[in-house]
Amino acid sequence: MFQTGKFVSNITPQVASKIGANLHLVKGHPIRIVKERVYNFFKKYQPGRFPVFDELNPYVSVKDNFDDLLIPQDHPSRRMADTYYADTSTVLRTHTSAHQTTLLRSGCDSFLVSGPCFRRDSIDGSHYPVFHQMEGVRVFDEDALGEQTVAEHLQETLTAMTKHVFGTEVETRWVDEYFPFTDPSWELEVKFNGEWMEVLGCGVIQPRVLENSRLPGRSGWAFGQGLERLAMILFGIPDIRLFWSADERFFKQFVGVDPSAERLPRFIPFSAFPPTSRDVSFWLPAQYNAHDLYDLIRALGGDLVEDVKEIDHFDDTRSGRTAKCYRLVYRSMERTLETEEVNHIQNAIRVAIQDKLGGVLR
Ligand code: FA5
Ligand code: MG
Repeated sequence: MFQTGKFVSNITPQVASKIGANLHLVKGHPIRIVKERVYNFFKKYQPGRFPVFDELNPYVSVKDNFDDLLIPQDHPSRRMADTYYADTSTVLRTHTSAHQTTLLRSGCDSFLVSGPCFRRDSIDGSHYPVFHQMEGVRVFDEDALGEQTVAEHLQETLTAMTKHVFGTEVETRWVDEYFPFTDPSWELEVKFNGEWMEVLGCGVIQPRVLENSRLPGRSGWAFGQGLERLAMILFGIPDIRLFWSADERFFKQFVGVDPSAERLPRFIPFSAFPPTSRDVSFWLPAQYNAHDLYDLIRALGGDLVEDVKEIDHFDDTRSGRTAKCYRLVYRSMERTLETEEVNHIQNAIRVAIQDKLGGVLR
């Protein structure tokens, strides 16, 4: 971590190294292919309506990322446990919604924004600290909608988009959600490998957000979708870490793929390598947030750690202490791991739990 004055940034070297990667701009990368497939839909559906912004700076102000979107001062997403802060008033954007009010204020009333977002998050096959989102915003001229409500227009648009991107085979469902900046709000889930996977959040923009954007009295909708999640479904990519793999067995499967092709190739996993798991239990320090543990594990285990779950929790009523046990699943996407190598990483993690987190191993 880097120190500037009194403030200590929580941006880890691992995350810092990925800030400029911009997978959504890399030719032949599945994130770019899926992005273009969605853009093609909007071009066809509303020619000229949605300008695209793919290279906006991922460092944004706290005002853009949170305040202007009505995210309350005490909302958990603002904590340093959840968000990477460069300094006290600048964050690595946690969502592309951070650009909503600035673009609206600049006079652009409909647009698409794609780019990397950053979050201190859990560790599993569909979460990664760096991921790519696409934001879509449409603000209507008065009376542009006729009889239709904004909510109906939003759901109709996103349903058509999903059909265009995936074809008709996929199962989808709307789930009621809450976002401070939209009301009503939903998430769209898609069936993937037998389970529902959330791909986007959306809703009708709150009047106060439009006031903050100097568009009082207007109405509109917005959505933000995860491009990794879309690409996983579109190509059948089983694990989010693969997007960062340098293995040519991954990349060569996407060479020359046309984003507008009706049928896309399915990803053929190179043989699945065996997982191996290790447990660690420790007494928690007084100040504890699991995201500190996850960042520490990411820093030491990198992409060899596939999943981390809390499997046991123990409150010692006498001492007032709490202990937790976590199970770490190690697996490489590219090769079989040596026991030695896993033990070595697990030991480094155990040491860091004591030295960096202030936990006491059991
Ligand atoms: C948002 O980020 C809202 N800004 C979405 C929104 C936009 C709502 C406009 C209303 C209006 P959420 O936190 O649910 O919402 O994230 C949106 C999507 O980003 C998720 O559905 C998922 O596809 C993706 N996503 C979020 N966190 C991660 C992660 N750690 N790894 C991979 N994908 C992620
Ligand atoms: Mg969500």
